Amino acid sequence: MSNITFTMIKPDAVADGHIGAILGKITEAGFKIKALKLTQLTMADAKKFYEVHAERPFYGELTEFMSSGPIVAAVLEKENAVEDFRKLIGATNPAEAAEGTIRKMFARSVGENAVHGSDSDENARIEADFHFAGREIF
Ligand code: FUP
Repeated sequence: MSNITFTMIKPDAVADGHIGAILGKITEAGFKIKALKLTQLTMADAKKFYEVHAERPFYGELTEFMSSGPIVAAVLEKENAVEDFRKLIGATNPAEAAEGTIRKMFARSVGENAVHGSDSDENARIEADFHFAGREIF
């Protein structure tokens, strides 16, 4: 499987009732859903997932937030998936995100920014495997 990316609809957007609208934007943009589940990260999961940010000042807040409530995890497929999905979600800080992007429409703040999108093909594979067993990816 190539041309995949991994996403999470984060606890803020799940709590705010945006699961359906966000999945709608994703499928309208031409992404095919290859795996999907409602789940919750433990603190240990969040720490491992965001390990690259361990030295950043926001790591504590980020991991607390990401384990604070349910998320939707998904694997998405499309040509040029990683780059196109990052365009669809917009800048990390919703205040800087372009009009029409998912973060502009649904995020609360830079910390609670509605969605995750993988930043490389290699990380997309690692992140997909972190959340899904092989038989859960179609
Ligand atoms: P992105 O790739 O756009 O998700 O952004 P980063 O990988 O730089 O950051 C990962 C997560 O860390 C963001 F989604 C939210 C959090 N973060 C903050 O809370 N504060 C910051 O200044 C930057 C990132």
